[in-house]
Parts: sequence; C-alpha cells; structure tokens
Amino acid sequence: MSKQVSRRGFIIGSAGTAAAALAARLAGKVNSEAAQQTASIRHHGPHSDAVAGPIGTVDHARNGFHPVEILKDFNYGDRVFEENGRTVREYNVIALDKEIELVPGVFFPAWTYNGRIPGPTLRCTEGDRLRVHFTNAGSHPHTIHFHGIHPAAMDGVPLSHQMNHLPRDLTGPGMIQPGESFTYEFDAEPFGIHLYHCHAIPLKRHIHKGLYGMFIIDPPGGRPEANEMAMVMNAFDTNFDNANEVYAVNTVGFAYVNDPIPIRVGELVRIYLMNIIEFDLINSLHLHANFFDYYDTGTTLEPTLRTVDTITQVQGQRGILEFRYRYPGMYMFHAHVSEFTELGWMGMFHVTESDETVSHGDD
Ligand SMILES: [Cu+2]
Repeated sequence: MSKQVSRRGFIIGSAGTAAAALAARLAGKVNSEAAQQTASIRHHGPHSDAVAGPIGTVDHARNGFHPVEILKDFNYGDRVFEENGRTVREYNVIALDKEIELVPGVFFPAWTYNGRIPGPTLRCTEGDRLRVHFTNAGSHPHTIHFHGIHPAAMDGVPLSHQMNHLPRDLTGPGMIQPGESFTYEFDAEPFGIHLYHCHAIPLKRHIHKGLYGMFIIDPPGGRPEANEMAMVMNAFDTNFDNANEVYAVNTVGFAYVNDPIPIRVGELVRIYLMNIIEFDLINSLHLHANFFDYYDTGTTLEPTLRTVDTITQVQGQRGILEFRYRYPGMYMFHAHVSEFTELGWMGMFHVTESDETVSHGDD
C-alpha cells in the first residue's frame, strides 16, 4: 500500500547527506535525466569526517559569474557624474533568460538581471540621484521594484484594476514588456542594505526564477574600513513543485566550501546579508567559533543587536554583520536550518595571520 511521503519526510528518510538528499528529491520528482545528473554529486557517507558537499565544481565560466567575485563586486554605477551639485549614478540592468548550473550537473532555467543571480549589487551614497535604465530582453514581462523611499511612479509594480484609470505619473508604467525599456529614477534613501526584485505576477515565480539583487546605500560619512562582502541567501525549486531543492549563498551550493573565503586574524569583516528565499518561511546564518554585531536593515550606525552568533531573516529581510576572528583556522558558516545546510547553504572562512599567503583551489 503506498503511503504519502512529505517533502521533509522524503529528505529525512534518505541518507541525510547533502548529495543523497538532493539526489532523492530530484529523482523522486523529476525524471531520470535529473537523477543521472545528480550522480555526479557523491557523498562521503554518514560516518566520514569529511564535510558534506559535492565533488567537483560548477562551470562558473559557463554561468558567466563566480560566487567568489560576487562577494566583492559592488557596482557604483556604469556612468557617474555631477549634476546640479549632486552625484548622479546611472546603471544599466537587462532582464535575460539564462540557464544556470547550481551544483555540479544540476541546471536551472533562470530569469536574470544582467545574466547573473543575484543581479548586480548596486551601491551608492545616501542623497545620490539614481537612474536605472531597465531593458527587458527576456521572454516574460518584468519590472524592477526597489526597496527605499521614492514616488509611486518609480515603484516598479504591475498595474491593478484600481490603478488603471489613474495617470501614469501616479502609478508608473506597470509591467515592462519583452523588448521594452524604462528608466527608474529616484533619490537614494534611506542609507542601509536594501534589495530590488521583479514585481511581475505571479510574484513568487518571478522572484524564485532569479530576478533579485542587493541595493546598498552607504551613509553620508561611510562606515569604518572593513573587509566587506555581499551575501544573498537564495534557493531554487529545480522541479517546479513549490519546494526548493538547492540552497545557497549567492546561488551556487557549497561554493564557499570549494573556495573558502580568505580573511585575516583581527581584521573587521562586514557582511551585507539578505534573504530572498521563496517557499520556505525563514532563513538564518550561524557563524562558527565567533560572535557578531548586527545592524537590522543597515539603517543605523550603531548595532541593533550585539554579540550574537545566529541571525534569522524572513524573505526580504536583511542586515549587516560585523565581526573579527581571533584565531587562525577554518571556520564554517551556514544556515541553522540543518536541511538547508545539507542542500548547499554552507561555506567556510579561511582565517590566516596577516603575513601568510592565502592560496585556495586550483592554484
Ligand atoms: Cu519578472
């Protein structure tokens, strides 16, 4: 007699390692091709002392972006100039359909901003004037909805029946159709870590397909010098059953296990962290062997939470983490939802003394 197996029961019932869980979820719900793809992901067995994770790496060149580079790839504008005594930053953002490799051999038919997930990390200073030139080169209508303070016409939402009869300067243009363009223009405020994402309908589909990115507004005086990095917690429903199969920071599962993030003993580390995960209600980051200060939404210069080692975020929530490592070594960071960790959301910091040369991967 067949028995209904829940999504979570299915995972728990399998071997419990990253690869086994991933393979089981895919094999049980997609097709044999996907199952064969996951054969490239092997696990080390429940009693191995090896860290769970895939063998091999995704083809980052084929993806067109590398999670290690995304950490520090801050886009301060494709064109920056002064106008009427203030700084204007212009950005070009293009929506593109693109297949992305999430873990070795597992591909996802994504929708992207500028060919990457997350989209470009747009960065500016409070009070700047921003002009975001958006072109939809994808196959579906899209928008860009920014979090921040701006007029309704720049809010990047679809037109509802109630909005349809109002002038467009009160509603904005609605969805931007394939082949069309629109320039979102507004002032950068308030300072903090924000986000942008497509707001076309159905919203959960347009978000989980990959149309989102980080939007950092620096305070007028800046923040203290630090080793800064951008981390977007995301996940992917690879078989379109409204549940995620791959979890990550910056899209590629276990990316920072394969390429541990180098930091120095004693240096200030600042992580801009946001959660855009769809389908699961909550996400989190746990830092090993250390504690951090947290700035909720980044809208204050003083921490809103001091000396914690785990932070939780729902979808759209974000904040800034600051910490220093006291001892050299390898330290894990991961979601403190064990299931997410085993399905890709786990990474490593490689902490070294300041005179050591850091070398990772294939060098
Ligand atoms: Cu969209």
